[in-house]
Amino acid sequence: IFYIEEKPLLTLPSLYGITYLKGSRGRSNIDIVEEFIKADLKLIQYREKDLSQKEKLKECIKIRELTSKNNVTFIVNDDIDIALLVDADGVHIGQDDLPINRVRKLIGKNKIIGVSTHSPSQAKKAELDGADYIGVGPIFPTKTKVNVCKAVGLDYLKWVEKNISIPFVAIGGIKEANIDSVLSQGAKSVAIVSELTLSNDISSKVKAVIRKIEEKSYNE
Ligand code: TZP
Ligand code: MG
Repeated sequence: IFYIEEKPLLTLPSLYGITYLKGSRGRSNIDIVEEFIKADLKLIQYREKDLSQKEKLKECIKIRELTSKNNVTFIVNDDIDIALLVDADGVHIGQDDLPINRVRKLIGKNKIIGVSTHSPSQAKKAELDGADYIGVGPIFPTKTKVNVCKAVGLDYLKWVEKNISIPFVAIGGIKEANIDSVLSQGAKSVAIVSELTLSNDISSKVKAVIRKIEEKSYNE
């Protein structure tokens, strides 16, 4: 008898949290992570485009400590070296980063690889190449990401829902006020960046959004 070793599918939480230093009203990445954890957010991606590698490493060491203590999944955007050094749970990469199979070689089969996608062909390729989940977006126009392609809209999200079997997270211009449109296209996991990090009371906002997403899935 042969047992084929298959990796169980990852489950993404209803709300996917991302740091955004520039849009955090003077609060640090660590402050943001603490607010997210306080609100019981179960996955946090460290996304930092402005600090040095040295500064990012220092923050990621601290975030690893906080996320481990609180059972929160910790994903590092872009920096595979930093992810490895702090023993993060995974990395998130874009279309111009190293190929997925090479990243897999570096971080191993037990870690999470997330890939940003903006079209059906990119989504299919990421799935075939062994991504654990994909980002789908930007759904709506956003100022948070520079050099991002124009909004791909809800139609691409719907396509992914129908044609892709790995988990996906909808991202880009999503707010509490338009989240219903994203959930009705079949998104089970949503990333909201600026609306959370710009809130005066981040943890209350996060809790409200989680409640909203989970209510919607109960009502299905
Ligand atoms: N990837 C695609 S859109 C985006 C990223 C990181 C930024 C989303 O930010 P916001 O503030 O939720 O529009
Ligand atoms: Mg990137």
